[in-house]
Amino acid sequence: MQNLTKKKVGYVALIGRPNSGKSTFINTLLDEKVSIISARPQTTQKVIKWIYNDENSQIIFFDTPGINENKEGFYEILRENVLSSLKNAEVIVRFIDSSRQYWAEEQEIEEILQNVSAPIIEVYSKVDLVKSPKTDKLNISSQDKTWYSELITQIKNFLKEDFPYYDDDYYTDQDIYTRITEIIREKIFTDFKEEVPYSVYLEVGEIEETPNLLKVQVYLYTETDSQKKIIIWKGAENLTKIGTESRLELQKILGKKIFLSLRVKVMPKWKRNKKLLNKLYN
Ligand SMILES: Nc1nc2c(ncn2[C@@H]2O[C@H](COP(=O)(O)OP(=O)(O)OP(=O)(O)O)[C@@H](O)[C@H]2O)c(=O)[nH]1
Ligand SMILES: [Mg+2]
Repeated sequence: MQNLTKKKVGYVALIGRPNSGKSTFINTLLDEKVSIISARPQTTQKVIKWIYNDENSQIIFFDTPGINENKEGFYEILRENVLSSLKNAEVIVRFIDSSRQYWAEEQEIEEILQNVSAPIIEVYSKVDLVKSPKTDKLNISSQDKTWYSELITQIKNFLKEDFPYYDDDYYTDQDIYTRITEIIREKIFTDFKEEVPYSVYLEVGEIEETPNLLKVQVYLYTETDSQKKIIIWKGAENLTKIGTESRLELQKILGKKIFLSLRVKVMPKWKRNKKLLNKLYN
């Protein structure tokens, strides 16, 4: 339902090096699986908008792909998307991973943030992994949501009073098909090593939907034939595992029975195909 009282409302971009806990923060705060996460860097590859509501605020967050030093092809597009989120944000929350050493990626982020006019809040994530956290910093941890309340308060201080932009029950701009491909991608990130997860892009094919059942064909494109073989594996062992895990999770999220059919194909050099990259990531 549309809320007709004014609240603190606005756009907030999360930025940080890959694997710093941006998507985990979002999922934990929202109590929903919105953004996919994994222990590997560069899990998020699209800016995803999601909406947090409480009694006196509506905060629209942009979960962005982690920034690294690579600026070519595929990474250039990710980077451009992050920069445009920063432009559209009224507040920026910079994630600094307290469990890892400061790294060149942080330097990159500092350079980017020098050209941004919005206020920046710095948070030190994963504080549960640190023996003696810095007490003069804003620390957070996904292990305990009470760590988030100070951050939310600080964000609200920068936002203006306005009528909420979205209905209370609208919490993400991802359509159902993006959610399907994102969940499958998460399983690929969790299950495979090396370059395999980064070599795959997904596309939804044929769809058939009834009130109780959703039948979806998803194509998984790899760069090489050997990656295709790894994804499928003997007796389709790996592919079946990805399919089953994804199906079970999607059924929970979407609240209906899902019939998921996965097919793997090879698309050489897709990561250098500008036209395709623009279609996938813009
Ligand atoms: N112990 C602990 N682990 C965390 C915390 N937050 C995130 N993690 C873990 O850190 C890893 C990376 O988390 P993500 O949320 O995917 O990180 P991200 O910043 O979104 O990463 P990219 O999408 O690659 O930019 C995952 O294995 C999470 O489970 C935290 O507060 N405490
Ligand atoms: Mg992420």
